[in-house]
Amino acid sequence: MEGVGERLARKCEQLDIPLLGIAPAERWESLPFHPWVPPEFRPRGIYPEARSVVVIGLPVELPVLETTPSIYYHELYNTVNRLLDDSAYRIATMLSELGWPSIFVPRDGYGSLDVLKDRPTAFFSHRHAAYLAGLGTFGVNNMLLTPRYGPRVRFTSILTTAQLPYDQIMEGDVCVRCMRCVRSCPARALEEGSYPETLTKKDRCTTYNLNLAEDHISPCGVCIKVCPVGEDREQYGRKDARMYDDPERFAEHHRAWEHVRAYSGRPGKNYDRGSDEVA
Ligand code: B12
Repeated sequence: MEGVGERLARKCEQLDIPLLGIAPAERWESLPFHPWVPPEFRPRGIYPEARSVVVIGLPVELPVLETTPSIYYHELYNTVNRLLDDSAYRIATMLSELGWPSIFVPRDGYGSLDVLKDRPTAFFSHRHAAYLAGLGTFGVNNMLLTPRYGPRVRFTSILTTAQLPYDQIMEGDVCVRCMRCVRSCPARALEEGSYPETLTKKDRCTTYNLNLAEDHISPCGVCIKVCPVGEDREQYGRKDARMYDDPERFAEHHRAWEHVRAYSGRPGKNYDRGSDEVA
């Protein structure tokens, strides 16, 4: 007879979910680095009955992301978000129906970027969940980097009472510390620091995204676009991340991105305005 772990893997396959990781809820108590997720943000702080956390990941298509900031990436972001939420809800429902009460966590969980300026965190962190479920390691850009897609993957989680076969935490470092993300950030929100190597100036990032959102071209995503890590770069024939700084050698690509951007936002507008005020 098929066990609950196998049933879950089959469901993910049916839903076209390429990344699946599972962590026991106790892993949040082990404080793998500092500062760690406060108790109320941990699975049992949200769902005291939780025994396991299932994390799923969907890729962000690199050639679309390359057009950012654009209506094209904005639409891709919405599509991936919708699929993540729908899939997580369906997985939670399936587990509950099998006799293991489960709940989905939305892929983001904040009302608006304005709300984030005063309270910059969500009630649950999928990045930390994905790390504990063995899907990748933290990078200089503050994102979770996976071998397959680098940071170009979005996650969501399911909190479940089911006991499942767990994945090991990934060892080593997926990030190559090239600092391309730090140099490329248009909001100057990333800086080299002590933990985990960089600190994000969240308010700068949020303000920049707020400016983009006015013209329906948020989020930014440059720090995940320029990351040289990920098998997806090879898949799309974009192994060399220097292509973004070389409009002559990669003229066709730069022309394509400019074309899309010309139909997004307002040409000539400086979306970075205001970032300095909130530094
Ligand atoms: C709020 C938020 C934002 C805000 C704030 C950004 C920020 N720098 O945190 C805004 C809207 C600006 C934003 C932007 C982006 N985001 Co965002 N965002 C979130 C959200 C909703 C919540 C994050 C959170 O609150 N975590 C909980 C707290 C506890 O964790 P934390 O903030 O990471 O804090 C920890 C550490 O950073 C550290 N720390 C924090 N502050 C400090 C300060 C000091 C001094 C020290 C030492 C340590 C430290 O301690 C904490 C505990 O370990 C998550 C979705 C989710 N619910 O998880 C997505 C999420 C993190 N975002 C994501 C992405 C992809 C992005 C963008 C690339 C935009 C895009 N979609 O294209 C940018 C990247 C910005 C960046 N480089 O950090 C993905 C990441 C996927 C991945 N592969 O890792 C997530 C997981 C969404 C998803 N469902 O997939 N985001």
